[in-house]
Amino acid sequence: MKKSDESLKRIFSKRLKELAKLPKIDESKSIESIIEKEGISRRDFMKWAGAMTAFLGLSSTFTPTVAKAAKLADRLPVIWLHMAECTGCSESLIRTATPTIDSLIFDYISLDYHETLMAASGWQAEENLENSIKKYHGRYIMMVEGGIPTGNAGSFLTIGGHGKKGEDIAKETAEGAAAIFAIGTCSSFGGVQAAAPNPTGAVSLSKVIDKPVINVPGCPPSAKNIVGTLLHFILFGTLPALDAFNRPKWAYGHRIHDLCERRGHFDAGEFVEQFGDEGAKNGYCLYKVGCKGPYTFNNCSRERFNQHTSWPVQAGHGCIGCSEPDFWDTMGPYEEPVADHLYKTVFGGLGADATADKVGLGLLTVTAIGIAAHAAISVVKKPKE
Ligand code: FSX
Ligand code: SF4
Ligand code: F3S
Repeated sequence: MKKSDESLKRIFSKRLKELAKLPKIDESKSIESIIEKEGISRRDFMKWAGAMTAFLGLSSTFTPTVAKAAKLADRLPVIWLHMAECTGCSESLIRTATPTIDSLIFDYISLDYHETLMAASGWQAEENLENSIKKYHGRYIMMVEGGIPTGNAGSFLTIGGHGKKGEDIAKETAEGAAAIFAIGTCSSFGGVQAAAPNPTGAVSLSKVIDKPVINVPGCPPSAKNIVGTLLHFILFGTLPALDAFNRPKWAYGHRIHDLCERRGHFDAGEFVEQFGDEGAKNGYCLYKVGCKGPYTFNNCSRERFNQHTSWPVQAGHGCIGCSEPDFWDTMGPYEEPVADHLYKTVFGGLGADATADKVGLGLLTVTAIGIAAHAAISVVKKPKE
């Protein structure tokens, strides 16, 4: 074992021991018993833990620790708030043909307060939220799905009988939270409702609260990225390494393009020229029909969705950059190559500021030019058919 692994093991073991001392949220149930009840064998569970371990960038010797951490998730109350959005983030987690370990963990821990999943409604639901905030003060994880409308003094989003503003609920809940995750692009960056002209003045969660927020973007993000962020918190108890947009690097450290299954065709200059053509049938690269994979940081090409079944590029459409800030304004038109679009944004079109990735607009532009040149040269090099 590497020396750094040894010190990590010590950190994890101390943290897990502390968590194990906490009472379960519901003493009558545990993640372990739920997994058993669903007929998930120990072998399958360990297989899942092994995959999560690799996913988090830890060596395989940590698999038993990750398995233990997952089982301790029943000690962590989660409060999941819905703001302005489509509920796709929750759907991403629960819409699987058979319950996955990810969805089971999520279902179980989030029962404390989740507007679409919990049994309570009306006054009772509001009371649950207030009680959870008081009871678990300083201990709960706050997960927020959706952008926060701030226009017209926040009145575009009111929730519950008292007509409380979404913005105020977010602020109050943030106060006692041990960790705050913005789930989805809406909560991370404003999302679809913040697209120009942003009539409701929607903003990201981090703009309305003054505590650190971990962004888990994607419209929607994958179940693995959500559960992985939770597991990371259980293990480390601290914020993960984040990129310039506060996204965990273990999940958003690479571009879609880096691990895309169509990458060989990109390198060989084989492109789909229009949907339905021979190139499309042959599974060629989708760059020329608008794929934004070279500019998008996420792990979809490696992890896919729905238990690893598929992902946008596999289904035949380019990536639309859904985990990038302001992608509705900056990544469109979705079915045109990005070079044209960048030309428009950089030289006078919509959202020039919005593309300014702190990593460097220069880098993005150079990449765009490089890729456009590559695409053009490979077309020239290819014999005319
Ligand atoms: Fe929808 Fe979530 Fe997109 Fe937003 O996902 S899938 S609009 S990121 O907040 O519900
Ligand atoms: Fe894949 Fe898109 Fe990159 Fe082509 S441009 S290799 S389809 S990510
Ligand atoms: Fe979104 Fe692109 Fe992945 S559109 S789901 S980041 S492939």
